[in-house]
Amino acid sequence: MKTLTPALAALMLMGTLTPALAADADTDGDGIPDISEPLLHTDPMNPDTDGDGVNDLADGEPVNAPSPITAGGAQATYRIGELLVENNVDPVAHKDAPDHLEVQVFNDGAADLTGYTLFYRFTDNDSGATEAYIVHPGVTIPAGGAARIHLDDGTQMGHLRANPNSIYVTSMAGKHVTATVQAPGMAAVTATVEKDPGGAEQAD
Ligand SMILES: [Ca+2]
Ligand SMILES: [Ca+2]
Ligand SMILES: [Ca+2]
Ligand SMILES: [Ca+2]
Repeated sequence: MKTLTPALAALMLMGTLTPALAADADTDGDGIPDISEPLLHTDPMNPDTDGDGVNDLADGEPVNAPSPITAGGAQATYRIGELLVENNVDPVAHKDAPDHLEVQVFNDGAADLTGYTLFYRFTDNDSGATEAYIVHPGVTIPAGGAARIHLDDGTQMGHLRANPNSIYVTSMAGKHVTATVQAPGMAAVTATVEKDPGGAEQAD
C-alpha cells in the first residue's frame, strides 16, 4: 500500500473537517488547494516549494529538500560575504526592507559566475524543526564583483520567491540558518547566521 504523504493526509483531513472550503482554487496547480497549503507549510504559488523536483502533493517532505551539494571539486573562486536574515535594507530607497534571507556572493574568478545553486536551511531553535530549500538564482555575478540574492517576493531582478508559509515566517523562535553556494565542478562554500527570536518584521 502506498504511504500517505503529508499533503494527502492534510487534504483528507481538510475534506473531513471543512468540505465546503476544501474544493476549488489551486493557484499553482500542484493538486493542493490554496487553503490547505498553509497547513503543510507549503507555498500556494509554487508547485514545488522546496525546489527538489518533487511536486508538493507527491513530496513526502514538501519543505525539506535533500542536499544537492557535492563534496570535492576545484577550489571555489567565489565566497559568501554578508548573510542576512533580518535588518535588511532596500538598496534603492535606503530604507528598511521586510526581513528576508539575503546572500551576498563575491566572485573572485576571471569569468562571470552563472549556473550555481543555492541551498539553504532553517532550524527552529525551540522545536528543532528544519526546512531546506534548493534554488537556482539565475543571477550573474560579474568577474571581480559581487551580487546579492534576495529570497522574498521574487518580484524584482535578483529576488527569488520565498515560501510565505515557512517557519522563517510562522515561528517566533530563534533560528539557525545555513546557506551554501556551489557552482558545477567547484567546491561548495557555506555560511551561517542566527536569527533572533521574534517574527519576520515588515518594513514600516
Ligand atoms: Ca496548490
Ligand atoms: Ca504549492
Ligand atoms: Ca518538492
Ligand atoms: Ca522534499
